This record gives sequence, C-alpha cells and structure tokens, in this order.
Amino acid sequence: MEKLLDNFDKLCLDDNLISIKEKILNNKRLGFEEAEIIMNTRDLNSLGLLAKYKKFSKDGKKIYFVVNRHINPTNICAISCKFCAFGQKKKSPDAYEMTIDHILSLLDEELKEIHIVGGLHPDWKFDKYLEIIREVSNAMPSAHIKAFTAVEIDWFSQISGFKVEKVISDLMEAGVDALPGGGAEVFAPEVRKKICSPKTTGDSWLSIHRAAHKLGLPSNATILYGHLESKYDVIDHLDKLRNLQDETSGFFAFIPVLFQPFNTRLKHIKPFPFSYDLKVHSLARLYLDNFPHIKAYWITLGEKAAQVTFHYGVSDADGTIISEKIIHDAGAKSEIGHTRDFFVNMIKDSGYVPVERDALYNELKIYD
Ligand code: V47
Repeated sequence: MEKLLDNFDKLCLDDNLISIKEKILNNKRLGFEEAEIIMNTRDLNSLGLLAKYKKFSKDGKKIYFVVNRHINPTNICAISCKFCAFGQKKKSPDAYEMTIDHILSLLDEELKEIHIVGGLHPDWKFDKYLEIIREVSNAMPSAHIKAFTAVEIDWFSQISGFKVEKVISDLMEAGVDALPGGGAEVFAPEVRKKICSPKTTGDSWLSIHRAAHKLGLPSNATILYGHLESKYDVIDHLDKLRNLQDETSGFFAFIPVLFQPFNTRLKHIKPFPFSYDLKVHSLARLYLDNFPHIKAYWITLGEKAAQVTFHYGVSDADGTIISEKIIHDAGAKSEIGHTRDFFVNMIKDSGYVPVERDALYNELKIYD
C-alpha cells in the first residue's frame, strides 16, 4: 500500500498537498485549513491518491454493495423544501399513499436491506408508520430495515407528543435496524434557511442521531451538495459529523448527495464541475477518519461518475435500490433495475474487489 504514495512528491502539482500527505502517512487528523486546501486544489489526481491511500488503509481493495430496495410509502408532505421535487400537497394529482398490501408486494426474499423514507404526512399517526415497519419486519425477518430520517423522527415526536428517545425505541421495537442519513442537507443555518426552512435544524438532526446511537441504533449521514453551500459550509458539516462520531461511533457511512435541480424551486442553480464532486468525496474520506465508509450514491452521480469516485476514497456503492422516486422526480438520469451482477462487474471493472454486504456491513460474499 505504501507504494501508492512512493512518487507522490515528484508527481504532485500542488505543494500544499505534500504536507497533507505526510499527515495521512502518519495517521494524523486533518484540520480545517487542510480541508480548505483540499477543496481548492487543482491537482485532482494527487488528491485522489491520498483519498485512495486512506481508503486502502481501512478496507484494502474491497468495495461494498447491497441487494436493497427503496420504498417511499407516501409523497404527501406537510413541509415544502425548495430543493425537493418529491413532496406533494394532499390535493395534488401526483400525491400518493401506498397501502400496506402495496408495500408488502414490493418485497422479495433476495433483499438484504429495505430502505424506507417518505413525506411527513399531515394525517398519518405515528402508529401508522410503526405498523408499516412491523408488517415489513414480519414479512421479511431475514432483511434489515433502514428507515426514517431524523426529519421524520422529529415529525413523529411532534405528532405523537413523545420524546425523541421514545419514538426511536418504539421504532426499534417494531423492527428498525438502522437510520438512513437523509435530512442532514447542509447544517449551515443560513443555507438551510434558504433551501429547507422550517425543517429540523442541523443541531436537531445531530441530536436525533446522537440519541439513536446512544440507544444502540446505528445510522448513516449525508450532505446535500451542489446548490447554495460554500466550501466552508461543506467542511463545517463534516467537522460536526466527525465530532459526533468521536462521541458515539454510531455512523456506518457518509453519503454525499448531489443536488438535482429539475422540477424544484432551485432549478436556476447551474451544475457544478465534476471536480467538485471528486473533491467532496475525497475530502469526506480524508476528513472523516472515524467513519468506516464513504458511499457513492450512484442515483445522483450517475453510474459512470460513481465508478470514478471509487478512485477518490469511496468504499461503498450502495446497491440495487430497484425503485427510486425522490431523486428521479428531480431529474436524475441514472437507470433503475440494476442487478447484483451489475455491481459486481462495475466494481471489478475498476480494479476493486466486490463485497456483498447487509445493512449492518456484515460481509455476505466476497467476489474475488
Ligand atoms: O435528505 C431530496 C435528498 C435525501 C433532492 O442512508 C435530493 O443509506 C438531490 O436519505 N436532489 C434522502 N437530493 C435520501 C436519503 C438516502 C439516500 C441514499 C442512501 C441513504 C442511506 C439515504 O434525498 C434528502 C435530500 O437530501 N434529496 N431532493 C434533490 N432534488
């Protein structure tokens, strides 16, 4: 592995990255200023090598994927985030509510992870969400359920009058095994105000994940990037996550989610260059030294760009997903319907070793 950085100093075009390399070789933590250097560098290949070195030091050439499905039980939502094309008001012709039978019809024995998130339905009681989890859990005892973002948990707490801890314990009792990372968006209050006011604040998002971890429920974390955030906001977001992970060790993966503008009230925002995606993924790997995995969300990146991020610190390719509405409503072009073989080939084709996992990152099969 050391060989990876043998000729680094000779080939690197950004002297500032050389001191960062020393820190990484000595397993030292990066600070805010180094993160700024990373976000401003023009030498993406050298940055990629550093992120790849860090990724290799954690899990070698393994890249994980999961046979999973996303289920969005309803798109009816009491709030209306400017970046979101999925949420609908009750009277909208595009509004939908899935019945329990519909949800159960989407399950099959192959699935190892069931990811459930949706709108904050103004009429559904907390019991309805618990019932969904209980029914899915009874139907699929061998799969893990990763359900409900911190924003939904905050909503359940408001509609039930229960403390967040009680909401989380009830969800765990019903069958939730992990929390997805959605709803974090960008913690910076000024940006949050512009893109998703009056949703759960960044501090509340963090305290809900803290509470989950303390109750033994692991989770993921996301950042929604590529809209109004500054580079400083990205670093600050990572810094807050790193601090929480130091405290709880409850996060599995960090997932950069690239903003898709179509059909949203932020559709005027122009796409960022691909170098920005690569910097965000590399920085995530280098800065979040205490996170086991950085995930490439191929749904937003597209399959080809996701494959490139494997060389920029990523160790997880998410999974089959099967059906996706939140991001496709906002114009994502990624194809739906990829099989297990697609992921095996995509990972092998990049020179890595595919590892099929479950939602808790237990290794199910190594495709060596
Ligand atoms: O937080 C909504 C995002 C997220 C848009 O934990 C958008 O494994 C881009 O929770 N453009 C929800 N993104 C997705 C989520 C998730 C996804 C993948 C893996 C995991 C995991 C969790 O979807 C929201 C929001 O940031 N989103 N609209 C949009 N227009």
